[in-house]
Amino acid sequence: MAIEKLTEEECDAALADLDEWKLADDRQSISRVVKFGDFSAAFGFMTRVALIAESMDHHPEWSNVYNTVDITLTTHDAGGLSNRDIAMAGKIDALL
Ligand code: HBI
Repeated sequence: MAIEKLTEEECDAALADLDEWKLADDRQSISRVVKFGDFSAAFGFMTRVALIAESMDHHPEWSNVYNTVDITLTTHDAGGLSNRDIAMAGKIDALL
C-alpha cells in the first residue's frame, strides 16, 4: 500500500502537537536535536529509537556527536512527510 504524503494543512495540524520539532524549509521533513548528559545516554536513546524504527518499518535520518543526537524524519516512499513521521516523532518524544 502506498504511503500518502501529508497535505500542508494536515502537516501544520500534526505539528501543533510536536513543539520540539522543526519543519524543514522545503516541508519535506521534520528535525529535532536532543542533548544528553553523556555519550552513553545518547547511544542508549538511539538504541531505543532503533527498536521503534524496526517495529514501525520506518527509519530516521540521524547523526550523533558525543552527547547530541540530531534526528530528521521524512518518508522516502512518499517523497515527503507522512503519518509515519508524525507517529514516530510522538514515540520519540515519549522517550524523553
Ligand atoms: N523509512 N523514513 C523511511 N522512509 C521510508 O520510505 C521507508 C523507511 N523504512 C523502510 C521502508 N521505507 C520500506 O518499507 C521500504 O524501503 C520498502
